[in-house]
Amino acid sequence: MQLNPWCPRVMALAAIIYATTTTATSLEDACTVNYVQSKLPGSDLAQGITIDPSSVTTNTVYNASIGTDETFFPAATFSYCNVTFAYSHDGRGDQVLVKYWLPDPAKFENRYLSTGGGGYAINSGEQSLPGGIMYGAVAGATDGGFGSFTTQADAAMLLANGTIDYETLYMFGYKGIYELSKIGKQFTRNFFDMAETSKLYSYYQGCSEGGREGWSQIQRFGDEWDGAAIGAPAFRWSFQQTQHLYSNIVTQTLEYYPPPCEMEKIVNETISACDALDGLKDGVVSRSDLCQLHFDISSVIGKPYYCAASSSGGGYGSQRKRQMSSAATPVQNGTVSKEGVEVAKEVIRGLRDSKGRQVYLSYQVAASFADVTTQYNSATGEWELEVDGLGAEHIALLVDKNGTDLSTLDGVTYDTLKNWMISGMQEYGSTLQTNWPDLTPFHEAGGKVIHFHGEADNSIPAASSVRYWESVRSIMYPDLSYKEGAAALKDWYQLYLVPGAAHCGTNELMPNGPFPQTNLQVLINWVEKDVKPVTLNATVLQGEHVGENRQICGWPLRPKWKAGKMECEYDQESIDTWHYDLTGVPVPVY
Ligand SMILES: *[C@@H]1O[C@H](CO)[C@@H](O)[C@H](O)[C@H]1NC(C)=O
Ligand SMILES: *[C@@H]1O[C@H](CO)[C@@H](O)[C@H](O)[C@H]1NC(C)=O
Ligand SMILES: *[C@@H]1O[C@H](CO)[C@@H](O)[C@H](O)[C@H]1NC(C)=O
Ligand SMILES: *[C@@H]1O[C@H](CO)[C@@H](O)[C@H](O)[C@H]1NC(C)=O
Ligand SMILES: *[C@@H]1O[C@H](CO)[C@@H](O)[C@H](O)[C@H]1NC(C)=O
Ligand SMILES: *[C@@H]1O[C@H](CO)[C@@H](O)[C@H](O)[C@H]1NC(C)=O
Ligand SMILES: *[C@@H]1O[C@H](CO)[C@@H](O)[C@H](O)[C@H]1NC(C)=O
Ligand SMILES: [Ca+2]
Repeated sequence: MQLNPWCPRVMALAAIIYATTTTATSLEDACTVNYVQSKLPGSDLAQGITIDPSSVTTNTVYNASIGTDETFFPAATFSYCNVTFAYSHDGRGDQVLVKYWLPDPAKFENRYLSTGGGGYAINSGEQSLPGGIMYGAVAGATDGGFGSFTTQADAAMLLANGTIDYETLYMFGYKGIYELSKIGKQFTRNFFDMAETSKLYSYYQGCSEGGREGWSQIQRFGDEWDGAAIGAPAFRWSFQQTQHLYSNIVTQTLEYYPPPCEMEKIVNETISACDALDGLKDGVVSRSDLCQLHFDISSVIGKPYYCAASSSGGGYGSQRKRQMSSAATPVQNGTVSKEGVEVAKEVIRGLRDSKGRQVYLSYQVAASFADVTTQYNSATGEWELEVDGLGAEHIALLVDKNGTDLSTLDGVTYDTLKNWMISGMQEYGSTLQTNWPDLTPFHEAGGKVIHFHGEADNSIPAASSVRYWESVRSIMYPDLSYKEGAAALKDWYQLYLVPGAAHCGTNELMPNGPFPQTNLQVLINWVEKDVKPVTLNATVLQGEHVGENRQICGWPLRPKWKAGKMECEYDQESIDTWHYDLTGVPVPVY
C-alpha cells in the first residue's frame, strides 16, 4: 500500500511510529522523559529485572566544565543529558536507582563507561561521570538498591542486628555494577539508535572500593568489558579491612601510642633519606624497595620533631579517617623515640601471628602511617589508642553483624586479626573478597586492564596489587618463566606503581610525584587503536612542576634515573621485597 502522507489517519500512525523509532539528533530533543521512555531496554535484557518507565527523570546540562586539578581526568567542557530511572528485581519488590549521563548525539563515540564508589559507597556521587562524557561515552552510576544515591551499603547491610541483608551484600559485592552495565549498554544502544552490527566499546573506571568493584566484574563477566582503568583496589576484602586495625594492635601490643607528629617526622626523614636512591633528588621516593633495602629507620631515633597545637585535632595521620577526631591537639614537641621507631618497623613488617608466621602484607616504607591512629586525652595529658574507623566498621558490620562500631580493641591480638582475615575468606569468598586469579574469559574476549596503585598508599598497601598481579601471572602462565609470564601479561593486563602517590590521589608529602590522570584516554587508545602502553602517561598535579608530563614504569620494571634520564630497570632484589610468603595462612591467598 502506498501511504498518502496527507491522509490524517496515516499521519497519526506515523506519529506513533515516530515515538518509538525516531533518532533524536540534538541533545535537546533526546533529553526528554518521553524519548527516554521510548528507549528503555525491554524485559528481555536480563532475566529478573524490570525497569519502571514512570520513574524516568531527565535534565539537560550545557557547557559543564571540569578544571585541571581533577585526579582521574583532564580538564574539559561538555554538555549532557542526565537521566535517572529505577528498576526492580522480580519477586523482590525492591527498587534500584541508576543514573546515566549521555553525551550530545553529535559527540557520542560509541562508548559506554560504568563507574564505582569508595569506602562503603557504590558510586562517587557525580564525580566520576565526567570521565566518561568527555570521551563521548555514556557514563553510569548506581545506588545499588541501598535507598538513594547517597545511601552507602553499610547503612543497608543489616536488616537487624545479627541479620545480614544478603541482597545488599551481593549488590555491593558485584551484582549492582553488573546490572548497571548491562542496562546501561542496551540503553546506550537504544538512545543513539546504534545498529546491531555497530560496536559499542564498554569501559570501567574506579579506584579503591571502586577498584574492587572493577575487578569484581572482570573476574566474573569476562566478555562484558573491552577495558578497565582500575586504581588501588580494596580487594582481598577480609584481609584489607582487617589490616586497617593492624597498626592499632601494633601500638597496643608494644604499649606505645605515638603522638601523630612523631610518626610524621619518621615519614619525613624516610623520604629525605630515600629520595635520591632512585637516582633523582626530587623529593619523591620512587623506589620504596631500595629504601626498604638500604635505609634503617632506627637512624631517625633522637631527631627532634615539632608540630603546632591544633584546634581541629589529629595530625595528618587522621586525614583519610572516616570519623575525624574533633579533639584539639596540643603542641607536640619532642624527639623520635626508640618505641616510635619500633611501631613504624612493626607496621611495615606486616601482620605475623603469635608463632611469628607472616599473615599479611603491609604498607611500603615512606608511606605515611595513616592507620597508626592515636588521640590526645587532655585529662591525662597522654596519647592513647584511637580505633581505626574503617577497620572497626568491618568488624562491627560483617564479622559481628551488629552494626555497632568497636570503641576499644581490648583483648584483640595479632591472632585475632589473623582469625578475622581467614574466616572472612570463607564467609565473603563469593562476594567481597574479589581476588579470583583466573582471568581467562576476560583475556579471551580481548579485554585490557590498566591497574595502578600509589606506591605510598597509606590505606591499601601497594603490595596488595603486586600480590594480585603475581597471582594472575602464576595461575595463568604456570609454564612460563617469571619474565616470560610478565611479558605475556603486559599484552592485556598492566600494573603500574605510581611513585610517591597516596591512596587514589596525590601525596602532599611528595608533591613532585606524577599521577596518571589520562588513564581512560590511554585505555581507549589501547582498546580501539591498538596502541599498547609501554609506560603509563602521567602528569604532575601539584607543586612547582604542576602540569609537567611524566611516564610511569610498568611492573615488574622499576624506575631508575641515570644522568637525569629515567630508565625502567629489572631488579630482582627489589622485586623480592614486594613479595610476602604468607605461611601464617594455611590456604592460598591470591
Ligand atoms: C555553550 O557553549 C557554546 C560555545 O561557547 C555556546 O555557543 C553555547 O551557546 C553555550 N550553550 C549554552 C546553553 O550556554
Ligand atoms: C541528575 O538527576 C538527578 C535526579 O533528578 C538529580 O538529583 C541530579 O541533581 C541531576 N544532576 C545534574 C548534574 O543535573
Ligand atoms: C544494632 O544495635 C545497636 C546497639 O543497640 C543499635 O544502635 C543499632 O541501631 C542496631 N542496628 C540494627 C540494624 O538493628
Ligand atoms: C613533614 O613535611 C611536611 C612538608 O613536606 C611538613 O609540612 C611537615 O610539617 C613535616 N612534619 C614534621 C613533623 O616535621
Ligand atoms: C621544644 O622543646 C625543646 C626542649 O624542651 C625546647 O628547647 C624548644 O624550644 C621547644 N621548641 C618549640 C618550638 O617550642
Ligand atoms: C556486637 O557483637 C560483639 C561481638 O559478638 C559483642 O561483643 C557486642 O557486645 C555486640 N554489641 C551489641 C550492641 O550487640
Ligand atoms: C599524556 O599526558 C599529557 C599531560 O601530562 C597530556 O597532554 C596528553 O594528552 C596525555 N596523553 C594521552 C594519550 O592521554
Ligand atoms: Ca627521588
